[in-house]
Amino acid sequence: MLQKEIIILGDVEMGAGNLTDDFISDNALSDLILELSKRPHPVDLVFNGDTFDFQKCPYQEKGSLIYPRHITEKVSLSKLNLVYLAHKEVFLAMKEFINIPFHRLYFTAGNHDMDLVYRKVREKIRSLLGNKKRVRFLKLHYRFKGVYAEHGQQYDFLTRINFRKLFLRYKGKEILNIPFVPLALISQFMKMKEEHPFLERITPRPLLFQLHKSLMRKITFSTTVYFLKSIFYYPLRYFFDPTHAFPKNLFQEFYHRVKESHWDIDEVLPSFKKKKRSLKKGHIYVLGHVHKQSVEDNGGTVIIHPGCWRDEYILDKENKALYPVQKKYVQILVSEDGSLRYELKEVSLKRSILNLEEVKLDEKKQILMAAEEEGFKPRLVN
Ligand SMILES: [Mn+2]
Repeated sequence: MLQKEIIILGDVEMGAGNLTDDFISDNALSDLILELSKRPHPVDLVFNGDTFDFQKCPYQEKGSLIYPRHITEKVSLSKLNLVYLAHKEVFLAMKEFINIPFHRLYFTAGNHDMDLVYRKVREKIRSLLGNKKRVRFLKLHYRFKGVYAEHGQQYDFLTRINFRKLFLRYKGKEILNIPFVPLALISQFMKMKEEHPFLERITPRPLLFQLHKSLMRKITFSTTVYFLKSIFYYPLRYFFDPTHAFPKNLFQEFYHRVKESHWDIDEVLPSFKKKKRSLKKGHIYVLGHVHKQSVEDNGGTVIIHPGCWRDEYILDKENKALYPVQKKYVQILVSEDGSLRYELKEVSLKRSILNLEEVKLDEKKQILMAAEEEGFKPRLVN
């Protein structure tokens, strides 16, 4: 007998429907949610972090779209409104899903939706979905019997959220304590993302840079300038702005990295395994953040990365073709006796293979074409 079905997916990254919004699979996602809502048994639907892309979502101020560093509750609420307007279909499907008494919707926090720590943001989502009790916001992880899901940003030092100090004060107001690197992305790279909206959807990044030298130079230059300013200029220029404080932690980390000659990009898995030394046999661990798809089954201890739901492509070195990544989710069936069965399921979408050279010529055009293929209309792109 089935006790419960658990569905876990992540990194949806719903934004404002502008050029920095990378989510276009509204139809596929709402179809999945609507299908789940028809299940006659209890279903826990877990959105495992970065569901809402507050980080790349602009704030509308006096008619123009800006990317402020100081994120008050009011700013987050206004961003949430843009996300809702751009992706209403998904919200409506979620609403339908929790209309059933034994269905539950869970959101774990990721680095892109840290704004969920604001009470009014959570209340607003609950009211948009029309039910208070069946929507649950989890600080870090979802857990049921032997199932564990967590976004994974806590194992990546660049995006780790400081849960002991979630807020800062600036000009008498409470603002989010966003880590240094995501803040750099907000204030330095969103404009670049608007200029190159498609390129950030392409992996692997090293290969993209190798085949697109001018982009690499642009990013290297911009990063260097921002980094130098963050050390020598901003802390003095904006002395009373806590978001421009000297990035002390970063230097400690760099000091350790120099000592250990550790220059790899932080993968989530090794650090996760180190922190959770007692991964249990028969348990299933689901992680997001890193947008790769993988299943690791070590003698019954299972770790799954279902990958992302935002639009992404894999670049082929030989022919410069761009293969759209298929969307996946984890299905776990929990029996009455607590035993688990899992499957990494694919939602197959008919999408064209693109070409890097063509994308380089007109990124906006390709953004719109991809959206059209999925039947999505980006609200703020014309
Ligand atoms: Mn993330």
